[in-house]
Amino acid sequence: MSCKDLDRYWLKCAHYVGFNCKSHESHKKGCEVKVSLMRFATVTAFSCSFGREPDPKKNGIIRWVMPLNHRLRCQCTSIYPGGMNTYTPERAFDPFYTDHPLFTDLDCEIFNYFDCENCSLTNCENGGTFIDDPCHCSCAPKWTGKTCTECALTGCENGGTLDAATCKCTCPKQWMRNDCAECALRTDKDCAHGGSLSDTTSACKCTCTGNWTGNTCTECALTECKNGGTFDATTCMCTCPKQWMGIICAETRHYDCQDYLKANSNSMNDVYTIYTSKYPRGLDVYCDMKHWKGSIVIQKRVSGDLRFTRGWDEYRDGFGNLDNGSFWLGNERVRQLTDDQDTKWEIRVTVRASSTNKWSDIIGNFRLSGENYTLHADGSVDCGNGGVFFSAHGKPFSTYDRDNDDESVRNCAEESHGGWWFDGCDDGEINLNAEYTTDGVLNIPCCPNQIDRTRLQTRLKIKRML
Ligand SMILES: [Ca+2]
Repeated sequence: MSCKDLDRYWLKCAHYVGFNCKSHESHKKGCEVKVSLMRFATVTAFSCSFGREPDPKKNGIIRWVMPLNHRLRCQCTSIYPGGMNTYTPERAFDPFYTDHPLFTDLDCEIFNYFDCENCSLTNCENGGTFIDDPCHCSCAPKWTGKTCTECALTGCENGGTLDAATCKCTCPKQWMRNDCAECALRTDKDCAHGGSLSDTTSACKCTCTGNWTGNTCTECALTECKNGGTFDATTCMCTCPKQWMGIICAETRHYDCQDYLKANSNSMNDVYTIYTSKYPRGLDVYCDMKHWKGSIVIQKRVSGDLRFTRGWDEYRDGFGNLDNGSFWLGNERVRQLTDDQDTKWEIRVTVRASSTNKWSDIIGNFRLSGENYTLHADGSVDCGNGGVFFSAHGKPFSTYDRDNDDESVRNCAEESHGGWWFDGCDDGEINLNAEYTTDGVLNIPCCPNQIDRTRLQTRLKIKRML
């Protein structure tokens, strides 16, 4: 068989539905054909003609025309001259116009003339679609090449990895799309461990909480805990031994004012942040570093300027200014500090009427307990002749708006204009939170008459027993 004959057989075979021609595709280039047909089939002759008609796109110039699409032109087995049209009929597609027509019955010539190579395609791979005119595969997005077998991606965005065989990018978690160019993070739910997208959507990165890091907050920034701390991978946190604190347990924990004093014996009276088991994130307290060294001041009255006539909630939460002047630290804080089996506390009560009239004493096992902040301590502080400044009698705290005292009819807190742990209203115990007046509530039996009560100063301090 000659080259032309072989080629003719090949081309006809390719046109014939159901005939297996796949084995020839890769060898087909013009007339240089190497063919071994699986079987022969009878192919119907398909005669085509070049006629002549005006080309409306070229100002009606008369041209040779063949009104077949590319695929059909390639099925011609012979071409002969046709007639003349005086007008151009309506067609669904543009016909083939030429100044140089071909008239032949050789498939090989026809094949080359119409550039029929692509019309012999039998399959478009990877989801591509075959188009008749001109014959070609229209490939799905990421594919290219004659039969869509070549990957159109040359790389992946944002650190993705390209697998050329499957033409797929493996994207980092927060990126998506074929080429990893689209941010996959949409809402805060796409961020792990409570992270949020609120201010970083443009960077496609979550703002993480705690010690979490990474674009979606899945990586723990901690690798170890210092000083014997225990690492918890679930929470990405260190649990530190008692005397250590900080993210990796590298900071010395200051449980109370004494720890600050131990670290620096020259510490001044000031507000310090202490870290107890109940206040792992810290609690600000005023520390006395000079007189009763390392104690926490829970009540301070330096003048009558700060009003102590307040209700339950204010005594519970504290009021006044720790930095300056008078204050009440707050019953809840004192309870959280002292109602703890691991620590024992003392309380020092100081009453100063003048430079010569001054009382101060310390009693042990101080604590507040329960929702009414019941007072406990080993004894009382008195001024020597029956008057009592402070008595730990296991009584709850009372305010004018929450009467927990023992008087069934009277309201001691209301009468004395200040919250306190009352036994009775007339039992001789002074209420150190009472209103500063020159008569009445501060008139206790032991105090010398010459006390100028408007200049009375008081302190309640507590100290952890080591
Ligand atoms: Ca009462």
